[in-house]
Amino acid sequence: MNGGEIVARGLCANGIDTLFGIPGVQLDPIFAGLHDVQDDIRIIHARHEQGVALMAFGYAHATGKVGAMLVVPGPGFLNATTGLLIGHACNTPMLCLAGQSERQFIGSGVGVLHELNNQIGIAESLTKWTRRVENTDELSSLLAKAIETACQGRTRPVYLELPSDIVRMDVSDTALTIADCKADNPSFKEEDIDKLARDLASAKLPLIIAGGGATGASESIQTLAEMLGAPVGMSENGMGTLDCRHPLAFTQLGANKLWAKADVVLGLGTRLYAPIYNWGWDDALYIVKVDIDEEELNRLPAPIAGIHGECDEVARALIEKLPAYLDKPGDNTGIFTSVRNEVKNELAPLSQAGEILGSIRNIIGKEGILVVDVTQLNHACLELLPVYKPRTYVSSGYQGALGFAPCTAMGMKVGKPDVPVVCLVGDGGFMYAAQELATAVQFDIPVVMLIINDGGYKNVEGILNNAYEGRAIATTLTNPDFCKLAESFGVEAVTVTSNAEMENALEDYVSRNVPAVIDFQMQVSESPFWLRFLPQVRSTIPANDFGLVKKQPKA
Ligand SMILES: Cc1ncc(C[n+]2csc(CCOP(=O)(O)OP(=O)(O)O)c2C)c(N)n1
Ligand SMILES: [Mg+2]
Repeated sequence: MNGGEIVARGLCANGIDTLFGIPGVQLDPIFAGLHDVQDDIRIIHARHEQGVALMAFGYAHATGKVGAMLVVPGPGFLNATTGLLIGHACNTPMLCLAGQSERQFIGSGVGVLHELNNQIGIAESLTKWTRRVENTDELSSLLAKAIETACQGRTRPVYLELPSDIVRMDVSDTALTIADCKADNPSFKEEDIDKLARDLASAKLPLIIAGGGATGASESIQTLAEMLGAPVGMSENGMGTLDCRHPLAFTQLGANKLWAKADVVLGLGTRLYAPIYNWGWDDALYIVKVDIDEEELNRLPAPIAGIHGECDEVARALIEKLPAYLDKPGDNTGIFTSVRNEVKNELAPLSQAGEILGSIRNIIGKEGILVVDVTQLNHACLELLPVYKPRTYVSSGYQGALGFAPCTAMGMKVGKPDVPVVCLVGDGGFMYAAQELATAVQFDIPVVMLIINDGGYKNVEGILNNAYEGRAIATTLTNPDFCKLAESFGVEAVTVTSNAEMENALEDYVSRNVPAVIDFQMQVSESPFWLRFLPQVRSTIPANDFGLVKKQPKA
């Protein structure tokens, strides 16, 4: 057996049932090995490595399993980097297997096929663990180690580099190493939990902020919030941790208003970047952050107490401790009602967006997944998309990467074939990935691409016009006929111009479970972009994003 066959068999032995990739000469022994095990592993070859990586991202995000990909060195690897970058930002367990030239040529500069100086150095800045296989003996164990590392602790992409001579060589020991993926969570101190329970119990208005790291702890966070009577503000990646209809569930806009009034904040699996850099803090606010990644506890300039632990485990420990300090939940319902009224009034001008997003959710149902690109309605999702369960609203998080949604949605549908998956994307973003309609047809991936076709990079145009005296440039788009384009791939498509027509089309495609394109020709009547930059509500902030945050008037 050669190294390539070991890789193919090692993937199968470790439960990798789907692999996204594009072949090439450095990878030939691996693809030949995959040919032999194709009953055990599904190979999805997309049309560009950005699609490969984003599909692996989507697959991992949908299943919680490691999303695996295989790309050639140099251009193939570089094409995949955006997907790795987003995986790093969104804590997605991904395995990037990248080809490499023969070991003798690495770093030589002689100009071998696909040569990229310091490819492994580039990978290092995108992944949590990076290795090159230096001899055949370690191939199987490093593959297992890579998989194990991706799914333990703070889940993130990992990178394993496979020199072409290694994968061609015969391997004497063909035993396959199996990754040990059982949880390896940090153990927190009992006294820290005790103190936190006391602080939360004695707070007048405790506020929980739940981020992407909290989505696996829905049940315990709900119990904890109900015991305390504490509102739960959800960050973009944390949306759905509590069902949006729960009386203690708040969006960012509500959380921003509650942040002004809170005396103790418990941040669970969240960076707290926007609250600290935009919303502000002062001495009357005590902030505690819980994170599985110790480095996250000390990044921010504000005084923050930290607990190094996994959110569900910490929340459960708090639930046990709280009764010693608390008889009944605090009652802040008066504050909640007034916050909800304020939020409702402020969102009233965004009724067009609310109607469209409400329609989408009604059609795809509670379990249905909406994957969003960086189109204007994406910003409105933060407040106006009903989200009932974690990971049923998926964005590229703080990367805000144009072209993210189409391929991610396809990867998610591969991972969750029984759930409707819709991609909401602008005419700009869709053209980053239009070629992957071919992949959707070839592999029967029935995702609906809902294109908001407004003829431009409208979000950017709006900002340039408003903040830079009407000096918008480079924002108009001459588009193809999206329906004809889709149909040429064999994808059903329709043009619609009203929400009612969009609903009919979406309902039809979702119920028939077919790949489809909806070309929604419309203009967003009111920009929701301000939802990304909520105002400063406490006295101290170190700086704020792009100067777009409304400053608090000095008292
Ligand atoms: C990879 C990448 N390039 C550029 C940008 C900057 N950018 C943000 S929004 C946007 C326009 C998006 O246009 P479209 O997809 O048509 O959505 P619209 O704003 O018109 O709703 C651009 C260019 C980005 N976020 N990501
Ligand atoms: Mg547009």
